[in-house]
Amino acid sequence: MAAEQKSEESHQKTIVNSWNEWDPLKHVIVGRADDCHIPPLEPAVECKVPNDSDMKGKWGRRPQESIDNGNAQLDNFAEILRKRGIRVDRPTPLDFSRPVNSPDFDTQSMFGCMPPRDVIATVGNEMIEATMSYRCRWFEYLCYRPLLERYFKEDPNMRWEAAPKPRLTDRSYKKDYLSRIMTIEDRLKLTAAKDFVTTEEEPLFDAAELARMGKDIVVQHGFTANLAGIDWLRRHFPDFRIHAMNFPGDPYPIHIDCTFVPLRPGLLFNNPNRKALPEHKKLFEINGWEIIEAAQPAHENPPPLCYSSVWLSMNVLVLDPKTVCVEASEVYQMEQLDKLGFEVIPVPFRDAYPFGGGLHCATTDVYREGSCEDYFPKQVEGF
Ligand code: ABU
Repeated sequence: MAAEQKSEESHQKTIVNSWNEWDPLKHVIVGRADDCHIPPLEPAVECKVPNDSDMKGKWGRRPQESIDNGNAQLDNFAEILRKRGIRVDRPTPLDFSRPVNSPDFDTQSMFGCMPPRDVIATVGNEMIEATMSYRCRWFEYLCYRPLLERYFKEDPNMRWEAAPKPRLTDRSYKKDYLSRIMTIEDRLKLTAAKDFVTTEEEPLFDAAELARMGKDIVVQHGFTANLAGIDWLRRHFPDFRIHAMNFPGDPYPIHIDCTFVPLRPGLLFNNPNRKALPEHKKLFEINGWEIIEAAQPAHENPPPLCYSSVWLSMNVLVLDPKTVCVEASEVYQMEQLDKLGFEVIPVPFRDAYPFGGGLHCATTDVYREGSCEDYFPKQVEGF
């Protein structure tokens, strides 16, 4: 980074403040691919990796070439954001080859420090470390501690919180879950019935299950957030309205940001294969929101050693209500957003996908200019 730019950034006042997914972005964390590992099998990981994936049966450090290519695209993304005046911070990698041992479980390696969106949620002036739901990701919050400590010192209004660390014993996962799945149809039946791999033993949520829309926050109930986790969030944020949603068409329901993606006040994307239930859509409809189906992905398959779906196409990062970053090869997605009146910034990012996600996943908001608004004055009882 140019010395001049660095000094400009270090003079920028630190403010933690972000209430939604679209206000003008001023400060963000972008992940790194350094030393990222394919985790060893554990109940929740096993359930997410598709049967025909090239990751099946592999674990250990990812190939250096893939790490270098992923980092090149992450660095380039960070630079694109900086050039638009957005302050960008990066996490501090750990030695991810180290095992994770606790009194309750042992697993042989960690995961990485991509994607930040999974680990830290920013809600207003609060940054909260999620419980996480994979054993290999138990210590991942440590990669963000140097940044959170700094924000806490520099912004006297910042609230720094950590959700209760889960025990992740075998009781947190359904032992027979995978044995009940022979086909993709079996999976779809289970997920439609809200029968997920995690139990209700203790609160669990990944931060990427939250979609923030001012006073209303939607949380996906799926493999990486259970009802106890959603209940914990409700009690933790009593001034917000937390809505649990599930999406029956998703055989691997983790993280809401390839499924239900707010774009600007009154407009959001829904994955056409993972349609929101009518009883959940009602809140949006009665408040005049438009839910549109996201465009089809440009690719038939994810890149090698990637456990995310091709729907990373809709994992866009909104910079403000008129500007959006989209993966550069996702031509249909770019065209759709262009027609919706957005300035579309193409960002090459497929080499970073194997590290856990797209442009939204790869970031965590620190500051978006704006305040807490009520976009849903009409509420639906029981939702
Ligand atoms: N971390 C987002 C992954 C979602 C998906 O695979 O569709």
